Amino acid sequence: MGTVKRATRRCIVLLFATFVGVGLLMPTAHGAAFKKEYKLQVNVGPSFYWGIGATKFADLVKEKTDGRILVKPYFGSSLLKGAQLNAAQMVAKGVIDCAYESTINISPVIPEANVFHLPFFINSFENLDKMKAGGSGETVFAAMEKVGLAPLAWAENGFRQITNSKRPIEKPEDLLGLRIRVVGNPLFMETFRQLGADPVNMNWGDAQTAFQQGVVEGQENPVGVLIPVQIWQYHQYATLWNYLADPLIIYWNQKQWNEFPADIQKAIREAAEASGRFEIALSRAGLDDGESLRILRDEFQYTMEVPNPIEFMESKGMTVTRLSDAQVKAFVEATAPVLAKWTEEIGPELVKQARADMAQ
Ligand code: X2X
Repeated sequence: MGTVKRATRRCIVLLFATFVGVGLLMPTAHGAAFKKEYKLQVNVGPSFYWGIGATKFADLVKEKTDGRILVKPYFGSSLLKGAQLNAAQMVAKGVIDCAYESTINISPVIPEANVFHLPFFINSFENLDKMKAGGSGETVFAAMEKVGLAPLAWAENGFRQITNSKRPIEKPEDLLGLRIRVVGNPLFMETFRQLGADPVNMNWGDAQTAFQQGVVEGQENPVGVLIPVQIWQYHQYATLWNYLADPLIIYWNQKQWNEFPADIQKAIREAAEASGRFEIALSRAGLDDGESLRILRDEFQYTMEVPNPIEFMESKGMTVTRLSDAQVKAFVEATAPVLAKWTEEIGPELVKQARADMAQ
C-alpha cells in the first residue's frame, strides 16, 4: 500500500511540476490565447465581389500571420440568421469576431455612416474617395471606436443603381407606385417614399426570393450585386443614377483587437488594406477610367471575368438607362427634403465636413 501511496504522491508532484513548467514556458499575455477560428460576418455570398474580397482577406490574414490567425467568412449573414442590420452590434458585443460589411448595415449602431447614403449627394468615385480619406471617414471610424469596434480598412459594394420590371426610369415620376425592395434603413424608406414609390424593407436573403416571386417590382444595388444574382432574370430595366455610395468597412471586435500583440495587429491590418484595395478594384472595374482593371492586372495578377459590367448586362437583354446631368438634377430636387431632414439626423457638422472633403 505504501508503494502505491508513494507512487501517487510522486505522480502528483510530477503533474504539479509539469503545470508550473508549462505555465512558465507559455507566453503569458498573448500567443497561446488565439482562437482556433475567428468568425467573419459577410452579408452576401462568396461569388459577389464583396464575398471575393472577404475570402481574400481571410487568405491574406493566414498568410501574413503564418497561419496563427485563421479567419473564416460566414456568408449570407448566416451567423445572424439573415438579420444583416445586427452585424455591428454583434461584433461590438464580441458574439462575432469581425466583419466585412456595408456602411448601410452598420448604420443602426453608427448613424454617422449614413453620410454615405444621403440621396444624390456624392455621385463620383473621386468624391467618395475624398470623403473616406478625409474628415468624414475619420468621424465614422471614431464613432465605431466609441462603441467597441476597431475599424481596419475600407472596401466597397459600389454606387447603387435601380432596376425594375416595369419601365425605364428617367425621371422621378417613373417611380410612382413601384414596389421597391430596400434594406431596412429608414433613410432608404424615406428616399423612395419621397420619390412616390412604394418601398418595402426586407433582408437581403428574403429579397432574392422576393425578386424571383415577383413580390417586388424593383430594387437598388450596385452592379457587383446585380451580376451574380443575374438580375436580368427578373428586371429588364436598369438606371445608372449613382444615387448613393455603399462602402464596406472591415472591422474587428475592439476588446479582442486590443489583446492581439502588435505584430498580429500589423499583419491583420495589412491584410485588410490589401484585400480592400483588391475588392474596390473589382467593384469599380469597367466603371472608371481603366484604373481598376490596371490595379487588378498589375498588382494582383487578376483577370476580370466581366471587364465591362454595363455591356454585360445589356448583352443579357437589359435596357440600361444613363441619366444626363439635367435628368439627375430632377432627382436631386425631388429628394432635397430627405437630404435636409437627414442632415439634421446625421449631424450638420458631419455633412458640412463631407462637403468640405469633396471640395478638396
Ligand atoms: O441588402 C443589400 O441590398 C446589400 C446586399 O446591398 C447590403 O447588404 C447593403
